[in-house]
Amino acid sequence: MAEMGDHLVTGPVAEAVIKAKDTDGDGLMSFDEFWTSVQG
Ligand SMILES: [Ca+2]
Repeated sequence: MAEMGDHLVTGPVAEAVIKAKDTDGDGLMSFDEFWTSVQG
């Protein structure tokens, strides 16, 4: 799981990823939002 590559995601790509996971619309990806996306 150490090779997810999150550290390589920067700038607009990261913003798009965060927006895709930001279910409460606060512009930040909380652990809960991340975990929800991981669980599918
Ligand atoms: Ca959020």
